[in-house]
Amino acid sequence: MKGHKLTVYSAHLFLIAFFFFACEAFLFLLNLVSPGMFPVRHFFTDLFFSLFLAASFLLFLDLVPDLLRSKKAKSLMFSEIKNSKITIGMTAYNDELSIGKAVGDFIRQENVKTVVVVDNNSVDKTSEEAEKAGALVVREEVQGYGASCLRALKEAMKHSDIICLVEGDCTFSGSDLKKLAAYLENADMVVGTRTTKELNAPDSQMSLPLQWGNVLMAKLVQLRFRHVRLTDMGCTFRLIRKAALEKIVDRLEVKGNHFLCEMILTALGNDLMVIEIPVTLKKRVGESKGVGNNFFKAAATAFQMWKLILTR
Ligand SMILES: Nc1nc2c(ncn2[C@@H]2O[C@H](COP(=O)(O)OP(=O)(O)OP(=O)(O)O)[C@@H](O)[C@H]2O)c(=O)[nH]1
Ligand SMILES: [Mg+2]
Repeated sequence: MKGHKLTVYSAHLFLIAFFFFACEAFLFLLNLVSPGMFPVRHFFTDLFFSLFLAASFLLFLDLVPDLLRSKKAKSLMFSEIKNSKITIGMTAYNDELSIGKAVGDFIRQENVKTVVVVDNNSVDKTSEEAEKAGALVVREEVQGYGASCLRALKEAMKHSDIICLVEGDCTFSGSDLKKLAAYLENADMVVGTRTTKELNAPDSQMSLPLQWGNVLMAKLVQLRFRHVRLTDMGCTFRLIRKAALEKIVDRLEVKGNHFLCEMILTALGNDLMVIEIPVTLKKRVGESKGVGNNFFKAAATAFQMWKLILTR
């Protein structure tokens, strides 16, 4: 079992326990207002104590081996990057309005060698626009955000030692590449976070529920892998070393919108060093097909991520 899964389970039990505690407290207050009408039967208190004990036991089981073992903190990583050329793997699905601009923005950045656009069965002029802007275009026939990301990573690793994954919808900025790259000497993978409000355009997709949903999922992952600090589970923009990607690429299988969560869990489960840094987020150009504009899709994706964090 990789990471501290028992701590994650115990956090869930603690939450449920405190919910029952709140129910008991509510009954108690009602009883004060109208005595005798809502008798406190201590049913919730019993549930609270049982769950609290079970949660504490799980936490104990998870913490004790750590306390007994001699402390082995993750050492500071420094690994010089010899060939700093970057290949961009860019996802696209009916993105003819944005893809040319997105390719142009990334292709002109220093150290960018190639931009590979993964066209996921688009029926518009996505491929033509991407080629016109100077990208290599490949077609991914398996439909889905995860399938596109995985193909983008696989294609990009054919060209250089540093791989960047990004969306072709103009939400991310090419100029942020150098910020991500600056941290790669100390990490295997540098992921962006879109939860730094100061860096979000006012009309970007980052609504309050999306923001807090991402923070919640990220903190669950952080409970499981304590040495990492995360605040976002859905930021496509990331850099990864080819050597690191080779260790995990064959283990990635999610085809849908929760792919990024799988990628981070797999990286952490394979002892890769992951660092998260703030990136800018702009308004999408063209029509949204993902979770950005759709609460139900976002909720379904969060549920899938939650399942992965508990079970993977
Ligand atoms: N949703 C979705 N996106 C895909 C698919 N195939 C490729 N993509 C690409 O994956 C990225 C994510 O989709 P977006 O529509 O930008 O959704 P989002 O990022 O969740 O939200 P917005 O950026 O606010 O629209 C885009 O670059 C899409 O073009 C697919 O089958 N479904
Ligand atoms: Mg997008």
